[in-house]
Amino acid sequence: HHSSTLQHASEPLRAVSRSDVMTDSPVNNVPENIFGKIGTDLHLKPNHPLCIIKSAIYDYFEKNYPGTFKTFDDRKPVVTLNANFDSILIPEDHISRSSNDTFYVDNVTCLRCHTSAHQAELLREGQAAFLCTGDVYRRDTIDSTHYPVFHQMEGLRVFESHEWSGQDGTDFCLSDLKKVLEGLAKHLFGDVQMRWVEAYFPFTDPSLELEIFFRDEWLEVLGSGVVQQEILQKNYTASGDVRGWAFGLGLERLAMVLFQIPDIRLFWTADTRFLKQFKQGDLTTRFKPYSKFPPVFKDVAFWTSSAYTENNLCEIVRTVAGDLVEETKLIDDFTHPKTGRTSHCYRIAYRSPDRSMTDEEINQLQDEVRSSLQEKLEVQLR
Ligand code: FA5
Ligand code: MG
Repeated sequence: HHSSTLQHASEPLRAVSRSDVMTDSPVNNVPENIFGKIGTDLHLKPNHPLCIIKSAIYDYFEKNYPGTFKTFDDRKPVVTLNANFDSILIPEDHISRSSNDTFYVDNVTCLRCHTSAHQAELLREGQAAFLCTGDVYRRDTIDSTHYPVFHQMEGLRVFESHEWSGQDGTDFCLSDLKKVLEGLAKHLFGDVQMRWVEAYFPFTDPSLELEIFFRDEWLEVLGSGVVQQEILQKNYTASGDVRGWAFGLGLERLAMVLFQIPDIRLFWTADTRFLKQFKQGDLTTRFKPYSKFPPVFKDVAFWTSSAYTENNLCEIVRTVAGDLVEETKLIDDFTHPKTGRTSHCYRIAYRSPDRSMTDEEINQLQDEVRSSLQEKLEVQLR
């Protein structure tokens, strides 16, 4: 049900014309609560679990490939549309460009939706092997493993033809990529169940995603593949033939698996009962939940409107309730046989990660959500 923006393995690309992208919403669609997260840089705070896992990954690469990978973790999240999309061959009509999926700052810049936004520029700077970490932003649905701001690490390595001599360059890259990432998963998790799933990205071919079995489900932790030749040719200056692989991994997802953190919102808490459990360099922490308060569920049903999309709804809910909302889930969808109108019902789970909430507080949030939906999406409440 997620608008996982960059890959649609099984569905054909939904066409969104460039003009739609620029006219279907205000040019700047970054809400205050998202804007406020810029510069937090959790991946640079030494005792934060995201920084701990970042360092553990850097260590893996340094230990196994000494001096090979250069690391970058202070590239700014406001990037050009060229960097975020065009430079890595994301087509003009790709769904990820829509303002339903991406936060636009103005008509030439956006909040990067992935660290792949830095691939081309780092190649142009002459980097043949790098790891680049940063905060990324997406309009997405809300649940325990999806959050509109999260962190990725990009990895890319270029090989020269003598390195794959006798073999097909693409095959060589693909098997090296798998070896490196399987090694990383073993380094972080020891024995863990994992599987490769075929995927689609405009900037790699072939493309693969890695999933890890976590809490009774397969959790996607990274996307990867063999870099499109055109990206290397346009950006990387080399004397001979080159090939390369790249990956983009979700740091929250890996940290959740490693430290057994059940809810992605916890990464943003200021509660010391969370933060005190983690220490620089210590990969042995297993998160101990403190006082899990029960969730309170509230439903909202309405006739849909032209301004309604699931991402718009999620953003409104999050703008009103912030991290007090744990999940927003479509529980009913029907079309009236006579009028043809569509009705949706969402169940919103309210729960604070660190305290109990009063009925009054929850009712007030729900009232605000309802009136905000009516006002901003022009839906008709039922
Ligand atoms: C990408 O972002 C590609 N740029 C990855 C890539 C890089 C592919 C280089 C090929 C070469 P994707 O949209 O699947 O792909 O996101 C990558 C990872 O980010 C996911 O596997 C997941 O671990 C994490 N992720 C995606 N959306 C969210 C979210 N809303 N919250 C938390 N983590 C997320
Ligand atoms: Mg994906």
